Amino acid sequence: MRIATTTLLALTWVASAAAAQPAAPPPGSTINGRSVAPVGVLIAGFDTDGDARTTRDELRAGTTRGFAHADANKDGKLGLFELSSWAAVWLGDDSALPGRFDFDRDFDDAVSPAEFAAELDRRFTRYDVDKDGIVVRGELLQAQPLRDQREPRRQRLPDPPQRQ
Ligand SMILES: [Ca+2]
Ligand SMILES: [Ca+2]
Ligand SMILES: [Ca+2]
Repeated sequence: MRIATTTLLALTWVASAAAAQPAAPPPGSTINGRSVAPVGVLIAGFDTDGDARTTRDELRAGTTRGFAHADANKDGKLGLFELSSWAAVWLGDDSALPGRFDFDRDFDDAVSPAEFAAELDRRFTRYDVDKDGIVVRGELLQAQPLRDQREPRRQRLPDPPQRQ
């Protein structure tokens, strides 16, 4: 009888553990709690020969194409409206990272081709975990929830000091 009770308890525990599993995420958002950031999707999209690997040459070519797409008025730089329009289309959201402060390192409210390329190069280098100059899909998966991939809308102010 004791064994039966133990078994029953074990079964109950297994059943409740199963019930306690979090609901499956919506398709495409995470894989085992990991997700692909918008810039990861962009870098994956630079894979022009379809081998599911993005090389540095493909990155450079994709960056040049991307800048040309983004530079709507063809003045050789991206204004902030152009940058956010580009992000809305190519990163899927105008507040997705990298944002204006990631690109515009000299704070002149414009993104030069060099600034655009440098930021995407920095992201590529960060993704290239094994430093072989190629970013594969596994390197694009990050153990971060999707909500961290957006630029913070507003910084939270620290709590006021407690009165003693
Ligand atoms: Ca490729
Ligand atoms: Ca700039
Ligand atoms: Ca790599």
